[in-house]
Amino acid sequence: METKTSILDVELIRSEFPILSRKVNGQPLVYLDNGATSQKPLSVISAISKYYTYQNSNIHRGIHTLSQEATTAYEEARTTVQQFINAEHTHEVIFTSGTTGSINLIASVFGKKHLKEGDEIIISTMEHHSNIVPWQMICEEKGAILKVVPINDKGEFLMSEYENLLSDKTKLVAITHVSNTLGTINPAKEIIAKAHQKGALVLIDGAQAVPHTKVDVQELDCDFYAFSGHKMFGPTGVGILYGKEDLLNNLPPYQGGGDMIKTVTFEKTTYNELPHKFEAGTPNIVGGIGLAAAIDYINKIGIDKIEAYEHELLTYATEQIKQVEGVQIIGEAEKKASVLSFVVEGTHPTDIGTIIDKLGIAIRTGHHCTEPLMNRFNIPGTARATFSFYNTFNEVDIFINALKRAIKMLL
Ligand code: C6P
Repeated sequence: METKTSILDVELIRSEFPILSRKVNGQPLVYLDNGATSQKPLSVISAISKYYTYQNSNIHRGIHTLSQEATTAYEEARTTVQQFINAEHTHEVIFTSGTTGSINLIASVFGKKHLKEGDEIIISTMEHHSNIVPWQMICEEKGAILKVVPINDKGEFLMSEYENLLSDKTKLVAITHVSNTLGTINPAKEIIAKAHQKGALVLIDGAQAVPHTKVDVQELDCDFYAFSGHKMFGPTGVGILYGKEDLLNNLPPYQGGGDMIKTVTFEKTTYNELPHKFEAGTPNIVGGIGLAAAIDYINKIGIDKIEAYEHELLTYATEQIKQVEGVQIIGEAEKKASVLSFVVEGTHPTDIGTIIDKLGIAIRTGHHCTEPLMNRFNIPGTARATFSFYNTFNEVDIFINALKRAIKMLL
């Protein structure tokens, strides 16, 4: 199978990701664990290196040149993110440690301010633990109730069940845009509109959406949107919380410390304006700068081309895996991102992952931080290949052949 399609020059792209030319266990690396974290292009690596080599200093504090340069780079990175997700204002973009950090922030401050006994929060069966546990914690603290939208056997969100759950008691809906385990692309816009009709706010977990599809927060009309830098070719330890200006202004701060204050006396502290109100302490400065470099890289390739190419890869991989005896795909939604989860009759996912790792192929196995979803399908876990735009059709072939070999060894 060809590695170069008319959509993207994948060989050129691959040459910009140094790690992709290394060997693992004596074999060329086939990296199919992009859902866990993506690889980094040279432009991101050199943005990080340049910052530490020439600009390193603290931001928002210094009068000296280095501090001002670093502050400018960090705030420009915020603007890059704002434009990428089409937020109305730059100060609606809050830097966090990642999707988990963003969701915990909102669960905590929204819960503190708005939740009371008997109120309801709605999530879905396919949520990542990061979009379950923070809501459980705040519900427990406030005596609120967590409701869960079921899914069908294909792994699709059940809209009519959702409508039944929505009520005047619903205060917030927190749903994943794309499922990390099933690949399901949820109808986020419709979910948001229906919640708004009931006066509820909506947080979208975009961890698996932003690297693969165009996200426009104004078009979606979401109230909050969370994602991670490291899944979109940027560094680890940085992520984004988008929130509508008036909503963020009306929420209390999350953590106390430097940068989030206007004035402090022992009697009373006044808080800084957005976005700084939610960014206490020295932030991950280089993380923000690296994330902006990653966005520049995505923009250079083109998110529409990325989406189209990955769709071709997924379609091809799905066709190929369906021909392997004993394989059952978990997650066959009509609309899917480039996630291929599966189980093989008579084998354990971990054994498959371990064997094909010996052949240089990286996939993820286990519950993928979605234990309730595994319970829904009555399985302990899956093997999961997640594709990115630097993967090739040839790599899909290598993966499928390795899978066949592993199954032969295990049965
Ligand atoms: N999913 C996966 O292998 P953090 O760890 O904060 O960057 O992202 C958490 C998270 C939240 N929501 C979704 C939908 C996710 O997929 C993830 C991370 C990885 O599927 C690691 S468990």
